Amino acid sequence: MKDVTAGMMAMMSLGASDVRRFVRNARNPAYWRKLNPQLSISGKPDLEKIQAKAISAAAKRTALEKLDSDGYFQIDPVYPGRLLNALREGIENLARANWPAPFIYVYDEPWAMKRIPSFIDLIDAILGPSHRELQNVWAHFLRPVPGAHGWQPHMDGPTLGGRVSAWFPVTDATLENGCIYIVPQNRIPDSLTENFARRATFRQPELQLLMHAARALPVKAGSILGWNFKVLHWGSVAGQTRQPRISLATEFVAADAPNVDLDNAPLDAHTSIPEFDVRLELIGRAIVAFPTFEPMMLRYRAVAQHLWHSR
Ligand SMILES: O=C(O)CCC(=O)C(=O)O
Repeated sequence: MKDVTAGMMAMMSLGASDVRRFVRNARNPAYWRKLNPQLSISGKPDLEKIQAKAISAAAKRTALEKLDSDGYFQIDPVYPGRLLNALREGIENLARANWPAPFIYVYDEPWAMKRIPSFIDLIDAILGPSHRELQNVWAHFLRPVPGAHGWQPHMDGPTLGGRVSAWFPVTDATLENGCIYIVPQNRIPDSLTENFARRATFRQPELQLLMHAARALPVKAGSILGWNFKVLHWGSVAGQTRQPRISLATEFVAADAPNVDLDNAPLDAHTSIPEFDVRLELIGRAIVAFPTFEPMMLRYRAVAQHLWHSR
C-alpha cells in the first residue's frame, strides 16, 4: 500500500520548478488580487461588505433544538447572492489557474462570513462565549460531472465533545450535485457509530439500519449547516447536473472542550480574521492534513508543506 501511495505521489506531484512558482505566487497578495479582483485581502473583516441577513431568534432556537435532538442544524439562506457569486467566481478562477479550492481562504470574505454577529451568537450559544475556530478549514469544488463526490462517510471526531462543524453552501447543494447526507444522532445504536472508521466489516442488519436512517440535506446557497462531531455524514456522489457544488467548511471548539490542546492553537472566532501569512499556513496545513479525503491534493503536497512551515 505504501508503494502504491509513493507511486501515485511520484506520478502526480508537481515538479520542483512548478512548486517554486506556486509558492512564489501564493506568497504574493498582488497575484491573488489580480486573479480575483472581486474579492479582497485586507486582514480586517469588512462585515458591511458581507451584508448577511441576521439569523433570526426563531431560526437560532430551532437550530439549537435540532442540534440537541438530531445532532445537526440547518439555517435558511443568510448570505447575499453578490457575495456567493464572488466566491463562486473566485473558486472557479482558482481552478482555472490550477489552484485547489482551499486557496479561497487567502481572501477576506470566507473568513468574514464566519464573523457576522448572529452566527457568532449561534456558536456562542452552542459552545459558550469563549469558543474558538479550529484550523481545519476546507473548501469543496465538485465539478458538475457524474461521479464527482464530496467526502466519504465519516464523523468529525466521535470521541471529541465540545465541538461543532459548520458548512456553507456557496452554490445550491442538491441531490444531483453532491449535497450532504447525515445519519441523525440517536437513530442508530451507539455501537454502530463507535469505531465506525475502524470497523472492517458490517453485518447486513447494521448496514440496513445505517442506510435507512440516512437523510439527504439539500440546501440553498447562502444557508448554513452544522453538526456535532459524533454524527455520521458525507458529501454524496453527483449525478447529471449543470451546477457545481461549491461549499466551505470549518469547525469550532469550546474553551473547556476535552483535549483542546490537541487542536493546535485554535483561532479567535469573535473579532478578528487571520492575517495573510497565517491564512497561507492554514491552507498548507489543511492540504497536508486531509489526504485520505482528498487524494488529488497529493499533487500540491510540496507546495502546502512550504506554506505550512514558512515561518
Ligand atoms: O463537503 C463535503 O463533501 C463533506 C464535508 C464534511 O464532511 C466535513 O466538513 O466534515
